Amino acid sequence: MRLKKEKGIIVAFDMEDTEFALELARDLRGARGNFVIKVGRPLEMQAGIGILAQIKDASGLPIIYDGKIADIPYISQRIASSAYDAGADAVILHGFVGSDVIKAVKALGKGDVIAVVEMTHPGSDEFIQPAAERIAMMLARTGLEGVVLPATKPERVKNLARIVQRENAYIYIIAPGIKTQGASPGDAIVNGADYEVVGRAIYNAEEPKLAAETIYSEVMDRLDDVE
Ligand code: O7M
Repeated sequence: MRLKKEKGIIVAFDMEDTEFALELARDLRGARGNFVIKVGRPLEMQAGIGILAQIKDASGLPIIYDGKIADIPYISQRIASSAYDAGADAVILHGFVGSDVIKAVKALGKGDVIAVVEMTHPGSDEFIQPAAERIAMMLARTGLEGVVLPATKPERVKNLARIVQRENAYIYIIAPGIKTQGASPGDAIVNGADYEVVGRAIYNAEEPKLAAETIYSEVMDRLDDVE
């Protein structure tokens, strides 16, 4: 299942409780909105890579494996290949590792490739941010499907999205940092992102499905305001 370039919410599954993860996956099947699920290392380390197929079956949604892969081409390819074989529709790599890594994973031809341009946390300003424009341009030229930009820095989303889209208008942009890390729902989407990534504000909420639906409609309202 390819991810479409459209507006939606990517729910970050970073919880460590497998049963709860599957329960939320089932809940999201009927949720109002456009949702994708991103499985992170904390869950994978507890449940094993087989959790990808279980979540996919339970939710019926596209699944991203967020391994934040950052290794040499040979190893990155093997990690990504295992994730695709286990049911991932897309895998996430770091962009700073260079074009050979991205191209090696792309060459597998097993699913979408997404790479991180710049991150949401303050430490990202130390080394990644000064190189982000060049990383964005390099990534957009590799033929990958998606990039990650920081919703916590809306001006950066705007500038970097422009660079990426100028090279390749089909690349989708996903942006984490909503609520718990300080960005408001819609901050990234009104600046050119396609999906906003939300983790704790959904899986730690009293009613996670309702939280997901509410954040989705808040984002859509912001979009209506600018259109
Ligand atoms: O909403 P949160 O803060 O609980 O979770 C945010 C999710 O987004 C979590 O899964 C992080 O790993 C991820 N993320 C960031 O928070 N910042 C980044 O710069 C990049 C990511 C990410 O998704 O990279 C692919």
